[in-house]
Amino acid sequence: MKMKNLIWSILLVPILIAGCQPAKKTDEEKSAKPNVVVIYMDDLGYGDLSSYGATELQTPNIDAIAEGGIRFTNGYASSATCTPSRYALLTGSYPWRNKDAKILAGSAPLLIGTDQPTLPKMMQANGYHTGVVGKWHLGLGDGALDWNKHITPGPNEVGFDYSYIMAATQDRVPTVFIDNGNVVGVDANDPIEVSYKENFAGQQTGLENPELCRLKWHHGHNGTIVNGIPRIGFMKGGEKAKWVDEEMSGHFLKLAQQYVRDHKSEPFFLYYALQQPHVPRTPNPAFVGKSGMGARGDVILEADWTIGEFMKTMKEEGLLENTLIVFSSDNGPVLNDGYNDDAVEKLGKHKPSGPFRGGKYSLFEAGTRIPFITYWKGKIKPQESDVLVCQMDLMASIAKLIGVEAPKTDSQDMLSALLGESDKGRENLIVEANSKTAFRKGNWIMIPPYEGTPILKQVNIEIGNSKAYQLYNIKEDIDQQNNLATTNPEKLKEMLTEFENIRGK
Ligand code: NG6
Ligand code: CA
Repeated sequence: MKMKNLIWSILLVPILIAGCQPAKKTDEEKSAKPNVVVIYMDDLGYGDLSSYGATELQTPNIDAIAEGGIRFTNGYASSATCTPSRYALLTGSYPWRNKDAKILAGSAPLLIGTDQPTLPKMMQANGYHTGVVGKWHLGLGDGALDWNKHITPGPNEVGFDYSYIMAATQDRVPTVFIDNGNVVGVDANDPIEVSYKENFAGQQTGLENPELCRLKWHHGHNGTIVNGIPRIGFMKGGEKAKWVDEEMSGHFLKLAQQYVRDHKSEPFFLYYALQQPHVPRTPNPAFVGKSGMGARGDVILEADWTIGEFMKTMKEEGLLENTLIVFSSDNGPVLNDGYNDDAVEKLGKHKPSGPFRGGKYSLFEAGTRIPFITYWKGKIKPQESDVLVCQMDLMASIAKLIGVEAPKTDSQDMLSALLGESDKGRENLIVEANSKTAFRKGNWIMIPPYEGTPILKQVNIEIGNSKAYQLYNIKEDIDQQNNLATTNPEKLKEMLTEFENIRGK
C-alpha cells in the first residue's frame, strides 16, 4: 500500500466506524421531536384540585404540575361526557359531526373510522412511538365482537403502536383489561360473553340480588355483579380475566411508567387515561378514608399520588426537559352517578364544579370547563392563562410542535398559547352535551332552546335545557345566573348567526 493510501485509510476508519453506529442524538435533534404525554382524568371537575381553588382537598402532585406550567382557566373538553370528548381529543373533530359519538356501551363497535386522521396516527407517521394506557371508551371491533379472540379494530388500528386498556368504563362490562387487542387472562375453558340486552341464565345481578352487592346501586348499574359491585350490562365467564377494582390505578401506573422506560430513547406519545373519579369509586386501601369526603375524595387523592409517581419516573428518566405534558379531564364532575357511595353525603364544603353552574352532562359551564394544564420543564414559563383552548386543538397544535402539516379537521393550532408564548386563543368554541350544543365566543355563551328536563334528577345536575334562548356574559356572571337573551337581542343574533354558520341550521 502506498503511503498516501495508508494515511487515507487511517483517517477514514474512525469516520466509517462512526457512520455504522447509531448516531447519538444532539440536544437540537431531541428537541425537534419532543415527547408528548396527555394525562387524562375521568369526571374530574374544575374545582376538584387545590390548584383550581379547592380548599377541602389537597392535590399536591397535580398542583406541582400546575405551578411549574400553565394553569389554564378557560380550558375546555369538547363535551360534557366521556366518549365524545375522547373522540374530539384523538380525531380533532367536533363530536357532533358524528351521530354515534355518544356514551358507548362496552360492546359498541369502534367509533373512530380506521381511515380517519387521528392524533396518534399523525405522530406515528412522523417517527413517534405511540401508546395508550387506561380508559378507552371509544368502542372496539366492527360489530361482531368475540372477546375470546384477537379484538380488532381498536386502538392499534387508529394510531397506537401499544395499547393496554379497559374497553369502556369501570362501571361497564366486560371488567377486563385488553393488551394490544387480547383480553388479559382469557381462558378457552371459561369464555367471556357480554350482552347489553339480556342477562345470561343463572348469572346474579344487582337487580335481583342486591344483598350480594357491597356497593349499592342508586340508578342504572344493576346488571352483572363483579367483585361485589353491580355493573352496567351483563357478563358471563372470564373469571381469571376480571380486574381487581382497587388495584386498577396502580396497575395502569406501572404500565405507564414501563411504557416511558421502554420508549425513552425514541420520540413517544403517551395517552395515559386514568379512571378516577368516575364510578365505581374504589380507592386502594391505602387511600380509604384519607379525604374525609368518602370514596370520591379518596380516589382523587389516589389519582394525585399516582400522577406524582408517574412524574417521578419522568424525572428519573431525564425526560421532563424534552416532554410536553398536558393534564386535563374528559368532562365535569358528578356526585351520585349511580351508586350510593356517600359522594353527596360527605361532600361538606367542597365544590367540584368550582365557581361554575352545572356539572357532567351539562351545557352549563361546569360540564366542559375543566382543569387544563400544560407543563414542559425549562421550556414553559410558569403562569396562569385565560386564553380559550380546547382539547380538540391538541392535534393541530402538536402538528405545529413536531413540524408537520395537520390533517384538516376542527382542531386549531394553539401551540403558542399552550406554550405560554401568546395570549391568542380560539375565537369561538361549540361545546356539546348529550348531542345538544352551546356556543362560546369571547366572554359570551349562548345556549339555544332545548326541550327536555332542566334538571337531570338522578344526578341532581342542571343540564341547560330551557324553552328560551340563554345568553350569558361569563366574565361578569361566572355562574350563569343572568340570562341576557331578551335584554341584548343584538348580541344574541350575532352569536346565533355565527353558531349556525359553523354548526349548520
Ligand atoms: C351513564 C351512567 C353513568 C356513567 C356514564 C358514562 C347510568 C344510569 N349512568 O349512562 O354512571 O357511566 O354513563 O360516563 O347508567 S362517562 O364519563 O364515561 O361519559
Ligand atoms: Ca367522563
